[in-house]
Amino acid sequence: MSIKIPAGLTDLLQSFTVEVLRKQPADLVEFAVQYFSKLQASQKLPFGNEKSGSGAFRATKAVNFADEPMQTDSENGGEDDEDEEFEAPVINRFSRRVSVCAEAFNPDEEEEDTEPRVVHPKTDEQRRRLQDACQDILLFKNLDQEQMFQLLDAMFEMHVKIDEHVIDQGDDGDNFYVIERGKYDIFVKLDGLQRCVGAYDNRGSFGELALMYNTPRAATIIATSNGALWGLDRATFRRIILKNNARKRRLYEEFVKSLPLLKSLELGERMKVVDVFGTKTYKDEEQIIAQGEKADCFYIVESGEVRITMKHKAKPDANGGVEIARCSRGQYFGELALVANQPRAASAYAVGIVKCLVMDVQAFERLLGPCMDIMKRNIANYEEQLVDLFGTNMDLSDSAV
Ligand code: 1OR
Ligand code: 1OR
Repeated sequence: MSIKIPAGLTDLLQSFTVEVLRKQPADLVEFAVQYFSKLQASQKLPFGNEKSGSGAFRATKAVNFADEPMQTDSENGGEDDEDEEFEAPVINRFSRRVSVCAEAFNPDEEEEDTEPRVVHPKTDEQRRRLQDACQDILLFKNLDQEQMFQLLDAMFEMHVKIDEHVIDQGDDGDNFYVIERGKYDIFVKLDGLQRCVGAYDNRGSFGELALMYNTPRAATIIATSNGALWGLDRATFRRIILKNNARKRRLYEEFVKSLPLLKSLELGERMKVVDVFGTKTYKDEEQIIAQGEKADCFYIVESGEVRITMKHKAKPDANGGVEIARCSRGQYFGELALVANQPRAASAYAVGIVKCLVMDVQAFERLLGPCMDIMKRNIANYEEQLVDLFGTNMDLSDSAV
C-alpha cells in the first residue's frame, strides 16, 4: 500500500529544517510554534511566498499602486518588528514556475482564475527597485492589490547593453518591459525607411501593444546606453492587464464617447485610448503639472476641477502665478508641451479631489493624431488670450519665469 505525501509537505519540512539549522534555537518546540504561526500569518499576506514577511510589509507601505483606497497596515495586520528575522519558505500556491497558455484567456469571462502563477523570486532589495520602477506605470494604475502582487511576482530583471535590440519590429511579442534605467530609442519603419520616432529616458514602459492586440511588434526598441529592465511574460500580462482593460472599457465607454476632443476617432480607436490610460487621483491643492518642467503625460479630467496658473515675465510679482483657466469633467490639459515639444507652459493644481485619465507621450502621439486639429485650434486660442491677460504679444514659450 502506498502512502500519499500531501503536496507541499516536503518543502514545508525542508524549509523548517533549514531555519532550525540556521537559528539553532534552544527550545525546538517553542521555535516550531513561532515558526508555523508566523508562516500561517505570512501566507495571508500578499507577499507570503517571498523571502521575508517583514520586507513584504514595508514594500506594501512604500508604494501606492492602485488609485482606489488600498488596505491600510492595520487592515493587513500591521507591521511587526518580531518578523524581522523570519524567513518564510517558498511553499505556497505561487511557488511553481510555469508558463500558461495566454491565448486561451478571455478577459470578458469572469471565470475563476485557477491558472498556476509565474514567480521569479526576488530579494527585498530587488523588490524595492522593482516597485520604484513600476510606481508610475500607467497600465498598472487601476489594478487591485492582488493583481499588482501577482505582476510583481512574475517580473524578472534584465540587464541591457548599449546598442542591444530589446524588441524588433515585426517579431511576435514575448514580454512587456518596464524601464528601471537606461535610454532607449524607438524606431518605426515608415515607407521602407527606419526612422527614430521617439525615445525613453530612464522611465516608462514598452512592448504592450503586441501582447494586448496579438499583433506583431509595432516598433524596434534599441538601447542607447547600458540599462536595466523588468520583463513580464506574455501570459501573465494578458491574464491581468486584459482583464483589467475589459473592466476599464465597460467603465469608461460612455465617458470617452462623450468627449468632444475624441470625436474624430472611431469607436475602436477610442477604446484603444481607454486601454492605455491610467487614472490618477489628486488631493485638494495638489500640483499636477509644474510650469517649466519636462513633459511626458497628457490629462483628461474625469471628475473635479483643475486650476491652471501661469507665471509670466510680464507679471513677475504675481505670487504663485495668475490663474488663467479651469478644466472640469471632459476637458483636457497638458497637450501644449507635447504638441510643441517644449516645457510645461503653465502649472495645474487640483481644486478639491480630482481624478484624471493620464496618457503617456508615446500613446498620445500614436493615438491622438486625428485629434490634433482640435488641439491646435485651442493652442492658437491660448496665444490670443496671452495678449489679453498679460498685455504682451510674447509667445507661450516666453511664459516660464
Ligand atoms: P509593441 O509590443 O508593438 C514595440 O512593441 C513597442 O514600442 C510597442 O509595443 C510600444 O510599446 C512601443 N508606435 C508603435 N509602438 C510604439 C510607438 C509608436 N512608440 C512606442 N512604441 N509610435 C511612436 C510614438 C512616439 C507611433 C509611430 C508612428
Ligand atoms: P502644457 O503641457 O504646457 C500646462 O501644461 C497646460 O495648461 C497646457 O499644456 C495647457 O493644456 C493648459 N496657455 C497655456 N496653457 C494653457 C492655457 C493658456 N490654458 C490652459 N492651459 N492660456 C489660457 C487660455 C484660456 C493662455 C495663457 C494666458
